[in-house]
Amino acid sequence: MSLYKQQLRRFAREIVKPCKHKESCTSQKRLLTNNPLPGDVVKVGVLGVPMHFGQGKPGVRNGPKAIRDAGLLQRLSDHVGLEVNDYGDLDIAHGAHVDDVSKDGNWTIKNSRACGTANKKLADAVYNTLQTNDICVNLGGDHSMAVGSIFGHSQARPNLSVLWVDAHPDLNNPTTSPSGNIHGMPLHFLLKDLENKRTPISDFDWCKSCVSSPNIGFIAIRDIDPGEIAIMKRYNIPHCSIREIDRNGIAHCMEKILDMINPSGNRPLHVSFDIDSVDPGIAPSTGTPVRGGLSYREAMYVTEEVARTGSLSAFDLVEVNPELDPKRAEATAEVAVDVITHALGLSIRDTDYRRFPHSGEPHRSESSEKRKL
Ligand SMILES: [Mn+2]
Repeated sequence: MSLYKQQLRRFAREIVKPCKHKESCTSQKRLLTNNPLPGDVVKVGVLGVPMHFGQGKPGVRNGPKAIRDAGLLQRLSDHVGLEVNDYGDLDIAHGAHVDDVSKDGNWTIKNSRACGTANKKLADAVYNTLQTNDICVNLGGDHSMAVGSIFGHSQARPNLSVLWVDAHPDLNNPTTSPSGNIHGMPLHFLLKDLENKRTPISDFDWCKSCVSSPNIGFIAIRDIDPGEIAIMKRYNIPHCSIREIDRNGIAHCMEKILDMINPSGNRPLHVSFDIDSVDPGIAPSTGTPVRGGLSYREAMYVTEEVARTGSLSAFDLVEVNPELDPKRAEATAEVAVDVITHALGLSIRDTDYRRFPHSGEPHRSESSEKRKL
């Protein structure tokens, strides 16, 4: 039996304390109904999305390579025990930048043509990957790729719930965005509640809104623009800010948010994980770092709770930009690998695969650091 399945069995055996925040807690029900049956082989499709059009720092298109180089595929197959199908990187054209500007000149959305085209390609790829795999893992790339990954996912498996783990809620639209960068706007194209207010951008016409506000939840947000706050309040979008994590703890926050976005536990779960949700002290090589992020332990807790739902159907890991902090790019990619592997079933209690500097062979990033010295 694979480690993944052993893990799920262990979870299922655990006594889960009832949630304190509401009586109809469904955590335990989810555990017992959604986990794969013994003998099931969990198939994971991996897609690289070397896309950078959603923001201004081109190095983020090397994110998929950095994450693969940090050992993702081997960890998923050898340590988690999954059947891994790597489909390589999407072929994304890096052509001329064409912006979309409103007729009255009130807003500019940067690189809309390239971003719209690449996202359409990703949506088709995610849809196809989910025809033959249980879970699709998408390696970014900037966060604008959530448009393609979530839309493609919703086409393959409707009625999604979405967990958005990020320092930013990415709810801007072309008129509220301070920068015009699409990586701060993906949810503008995806939320059903905003359908009537959607800015018509022809490059994104193919994307129909597919997620309702009660079924999306934010965690770790701490840098929010005024226009985004207005939308969150207007539609009462479930969220746990860093302040709420400080006050109530990560366990309470995860239980609350998962019960809110997927109350009966029967919706497929899409997780869109921006590495900038994690504190820049441990994951610094990213485009828009914000101090005071998730600790390593909190990030692992979030992802292990994702695995425990048994509902995970697609996972994005975005915004690793190895060019921004070359000395610590490898360490950032290693955190990304830990995030993905734990969301897919590895536990922080499975310490066999961990190699500490003081116990035998030095940790890889440690040794390369020493070589530089
Ligand atoms: Mn983001």
